[in-house]
Amino acid sequence: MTKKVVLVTGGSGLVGSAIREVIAGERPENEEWIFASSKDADLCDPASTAAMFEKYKPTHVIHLAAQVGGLFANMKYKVEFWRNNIAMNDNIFQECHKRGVEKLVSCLSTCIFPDKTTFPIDETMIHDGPPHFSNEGYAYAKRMVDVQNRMYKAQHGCNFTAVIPTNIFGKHDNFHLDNSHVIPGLIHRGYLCKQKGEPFTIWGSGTPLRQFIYSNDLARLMIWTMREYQEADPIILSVGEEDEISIADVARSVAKALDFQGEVNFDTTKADGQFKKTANNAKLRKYLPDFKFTPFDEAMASTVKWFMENYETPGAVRK
Ligand code: GFB
Repeated sequence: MTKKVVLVTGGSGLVGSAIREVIAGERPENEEWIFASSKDADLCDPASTAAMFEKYKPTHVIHLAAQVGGLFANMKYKVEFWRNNIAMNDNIFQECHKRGVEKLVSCLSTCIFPDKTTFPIDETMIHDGPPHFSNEGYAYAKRMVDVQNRMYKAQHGCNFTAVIPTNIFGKHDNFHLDNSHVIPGLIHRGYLCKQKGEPFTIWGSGTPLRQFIYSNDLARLMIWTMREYQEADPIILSVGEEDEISIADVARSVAKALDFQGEVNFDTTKADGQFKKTANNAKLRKYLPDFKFTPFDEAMASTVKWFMENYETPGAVRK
């Protein structure tokens, strides 16, 4: 059997690091895995992207590299979220096509779905109306990946597809206090509040609802997608609707994992963003009825333990 050479862009990020950890445990025989980061290439630049593909000559690509961020970063940098993601994706698609890459798996997010829609959301609803205003730059750029998959298949017969995870969390995340997603943002702020003996302030009302997938679970599902999933149409990778949780309950889980005993309050002057984006995982369950997700509090405890063990190590935690 010919060996697969799998190139993972964004290989040192939240999901890339989790895939690296899973593959290190598996040590697959007929697969060589390459985890590329921004040190390898500027994916916004066609020549730099082409040089990286020339160096690694991948047969398969998992494209994770993207400009990502939480609600507040999305609201602040809409133009960059649009321009950088559009540029990176165009260069990756063109290189994969030009070099006859056998499979490309891109990563979207449930925030790309229409804001005003019926719930639960499923894969057929991507283009049924505008996304939430807070992340339109990112959402429209990522919606184009779904369009690009179909176009490259129709015109060139390419086997390009995409996964649509819900909010992701885990080790190696971006813990920047302002630009991060809610879980890493709360872990970092909670940790500092505990050290200083200050109240732990949660942004917004705490009422919005989210589904969270642990990076290690997503990593296992993305490896399965690369090996087994044969559709061009995307697939939602998410816990079930029954596991949807409020931001206030997320904050309680963070406080418990940090062993924070102080006062917890809410700053309602801060935006709540989208109230909910409930997704159904029926398509995933059709393929993998027995897939086991890591219990939320267990995944939270591992993430907080990793954060606290690495916080003081220079360069170990993005913050
Ligand atoms: O993860 P998050 O920033 O993004 O979560 P979205 C935002 C929710 O958490 C809002 C509340 O309801 C915030 O009010 N929140 C409370 C906080 N404390 C904090 C905090 O310290 N930091 C942050 N960031 N939020 C993103 C999209 O939407 O979802 C992205 O903008 C991407 O494009 C991502 O798709 C997965 O879930 O609202």
